[in-house]
Amino acid sequence: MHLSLTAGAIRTLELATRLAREAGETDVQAGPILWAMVLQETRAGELLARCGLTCDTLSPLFAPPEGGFDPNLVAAVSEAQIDSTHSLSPEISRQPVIRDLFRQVYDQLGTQLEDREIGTEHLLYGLIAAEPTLAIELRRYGLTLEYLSQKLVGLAPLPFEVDGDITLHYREGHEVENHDTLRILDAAANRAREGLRVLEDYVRFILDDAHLSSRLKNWRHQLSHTLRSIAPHQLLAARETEQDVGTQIHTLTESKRESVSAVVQANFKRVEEAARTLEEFCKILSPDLGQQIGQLRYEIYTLEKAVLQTHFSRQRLTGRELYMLVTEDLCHHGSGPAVRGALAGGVGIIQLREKRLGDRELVAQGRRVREWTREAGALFIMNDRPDLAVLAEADGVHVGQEELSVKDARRIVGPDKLVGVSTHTIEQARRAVLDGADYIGMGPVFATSTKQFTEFAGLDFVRQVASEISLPAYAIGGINLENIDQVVAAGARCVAVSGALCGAAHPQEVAEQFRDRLRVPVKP
Ligand code: TZP
Repeated sequence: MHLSLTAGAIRTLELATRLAREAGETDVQAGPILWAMVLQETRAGELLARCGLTCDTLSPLFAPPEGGFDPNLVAAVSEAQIDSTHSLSPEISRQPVIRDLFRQVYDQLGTQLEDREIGTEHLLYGLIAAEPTLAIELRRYGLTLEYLSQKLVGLAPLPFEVDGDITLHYREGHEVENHDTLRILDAAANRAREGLRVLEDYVRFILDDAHLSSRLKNWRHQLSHTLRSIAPHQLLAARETEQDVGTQIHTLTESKRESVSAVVQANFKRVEEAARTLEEFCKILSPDLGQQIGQLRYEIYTLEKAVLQTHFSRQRLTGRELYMLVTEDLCHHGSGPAVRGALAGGVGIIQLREKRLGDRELVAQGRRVREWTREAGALFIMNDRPDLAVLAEADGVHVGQEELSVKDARRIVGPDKLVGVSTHTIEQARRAVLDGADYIGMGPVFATSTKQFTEFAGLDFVRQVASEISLPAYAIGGINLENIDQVVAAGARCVAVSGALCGAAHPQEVAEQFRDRLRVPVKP
């Protein structure tokens, strides 16, 4: 995940370092960073001021040297030229407080930052998260992480909300039962959180998927938020781990995991089961609480599907980074030679895209493509028509935003065939992941005569998808051997091409060159 600093954030940390140096301090501490935020009139400074924190009130944390600071210092830093190539000096970024602060920003906010830029307000959040004593000090002014997280700009909206304050009903005269309920809730909440951490680690470190990481993390936060009406000390008081008969019971399946996907599946199940326990027992304390946990439980089912789909699709499509859309009219020597040549050159997927053929001809042509792809060990995808994909024994179907939805296409083709969908915005790409698509098309990247478009998603869209989605994503639209390097540099690992392959005099050679530029290994 790559995050960059805004010019204001760079200036703030540079000024903080200089203030600390002027005050005779070797290391930068929280005080000069807060001072720099105020003096620079940053967004963080504004938030500090709203809570009544100025240089005066901050003086117990950091005092100016005798005679005050050099008056030109702030002006010099404020006027320094900071452009997109400017980055923080290693001397500053290695300071322990700043390193810890960044770690917090990456861990707690990284996946949620929409424009991938860290501003001063995010630095303030990281600083408070990294410094518990500072957090206690600032709490007196009402400046807390909860308060800040509502004010942070550039955060992706939470996927769902849990609202309303909940009153718990501990039934009088039922103290033992209340205690037992709390004991179960404590165990289930811990089980859910532990399972989630396993899943978050997998999605973050193996899938490297910022979108799904942020969804899982939000889910964990929503669970904690929902359970906040049960005071932590009550849960702790009810905990009796040593007396728990379950800690001694282990099954063989629990101690064995066949693969990474088995770990992921087991932990989704663990979280779902824990959520069910929480839901059922929370109902005793409050029907509202039970209902809110129920909502969360549905969300985790969607995430399970999206995470596992991403895992298996990536496995299934590895080595198939070059995708060809074939249309008879675009082919110089007919679609047969074009497809067979492209397959010999390393194309891993062929999509039949014929907008003008009647159903019978389409099925007949589909059966021919089926034969050619089967011989070459490639996949065959039918455009638009899940029903004909089944008839022609295709490996899957591709739908557009205006055609059948992923869900409806899936109902027709079943769980084993691939369903791909075209996307033109990052919201559509995120939706496709949650809907259970096996891959997405992302484009149009460049102008193309193969399909009419009024707007271009362009290379920026490729960059956005590459930075947050790990489901196989095929860049499409006007891609040829002249511009493929730009597409790869924008982060695309897979491309889908029509005109450049269908219209080539020697499709095999062109496919080989595409494959080389995508660095797809040649099959043995
Ligand atoms: N969807 C987005 S762009 C496009 C489609 C079907 C056309 C791709 O063809 P070409 O010739 O590679 O631009």
